[in-house]
Amino acid sequence: MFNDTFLRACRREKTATVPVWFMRQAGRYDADYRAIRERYSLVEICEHPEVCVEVTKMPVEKLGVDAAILFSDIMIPVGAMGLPFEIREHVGPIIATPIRHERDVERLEVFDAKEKLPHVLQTIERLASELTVPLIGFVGGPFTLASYMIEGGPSRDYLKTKQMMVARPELWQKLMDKLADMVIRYAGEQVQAGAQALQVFDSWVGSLAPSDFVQYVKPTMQRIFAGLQPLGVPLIYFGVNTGELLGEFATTGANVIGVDWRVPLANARQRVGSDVALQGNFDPAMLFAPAAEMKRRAIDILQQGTKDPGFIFNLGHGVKPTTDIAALKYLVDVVHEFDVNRGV
Ligand code: 1CP
Repeated sequence: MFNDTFLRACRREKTATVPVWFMRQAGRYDADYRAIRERYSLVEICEHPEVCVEVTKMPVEKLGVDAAILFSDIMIPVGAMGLPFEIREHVGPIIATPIRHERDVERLEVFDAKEKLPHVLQTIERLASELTVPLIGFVGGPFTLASYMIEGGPSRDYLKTKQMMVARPELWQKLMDKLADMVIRYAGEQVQAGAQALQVFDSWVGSLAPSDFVQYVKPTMQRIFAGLQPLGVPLIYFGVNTGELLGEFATTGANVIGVDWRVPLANARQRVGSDVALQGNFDPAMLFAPAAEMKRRAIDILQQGTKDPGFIFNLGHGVKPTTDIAALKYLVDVVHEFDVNRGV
């Protein structure tokens, strides 16, 4: 039996139970994942469909979540565009030759995944035929991808990124356009291969003032979601620290808006209106709280989230590597036991 609760909630249809999945649900907190990582790097996992399928399925089998998310990274397509990166342990993506000049942007290739990332499409095809829950494909948002490409790695203040944005707006737009073309094409290929929903991870776009988001990023997001809409799958837009941007997020064309724990869901709903579904927003740090406290907080989120149709339970950001897998399982059970009709 195929469990389509997640897809129905994305479309703001009524569901008997609230669907739940977790950002970064495949990863370090799990001993089996760590054992696989002893033998393969993150990129190597992505290059081996049989391993990548196994890693993607793990959280579905172990936690009972209602959706799988392709095991990959937002940087994989950046490599395929011709900008090499490495994932450094305990740091994140590092780019030795960051984007500085117009020629660096011109050189980036809007690639064909069948040619450059065939293993990703093979992984998706296998997952689509084997999974009993929907598969979420994903891409990075252009701002977040640009931040790694310009800074050369993780950043606290995005100084070089914001500097390019305001000092060289034409070059910035050229980069946004290139990344948007890539995102539309690559996400489309993921759906063709069998992905049933798409999430755009724009993790760091919340570092922008709303007026800068509107001027320098939003038009690109509108173009992306308009380009993806014909695929007919739910489109999710997520970023961290985006409280002040939520109203703008709701008019990008995304169908589902991810919310972090800094904004109560009831407030988020006021900011986004009633045309989109919401996803979130359990604080990942609260997976370290006593069970009763976890439950109290989850019920509070569920009560706020289910006031309107279209709610998907998730964390406000990714699972922390030191999380106890038992806490994740417990949270899934609490969500599934919640009675939508009675609100308890
Ligand atoms: O092997 C490891 O454990 C290294 C850690 C790791 C993992 C597990 C990295 C390096 N990437 C991943 C996989 C990954 N990345 C997934 C897997 C699917 C899942 O189970 O959810 C996903 C969805 C991503 C997406 C991703 N990569 C984002 C967006 C989501 C988010 O967490 O904000 C970002 C910002 C990245 C960049 C990245 N890759 C890896 C790290 C540690 C980071 C973040 C670095 C930073 O803080 O800037």
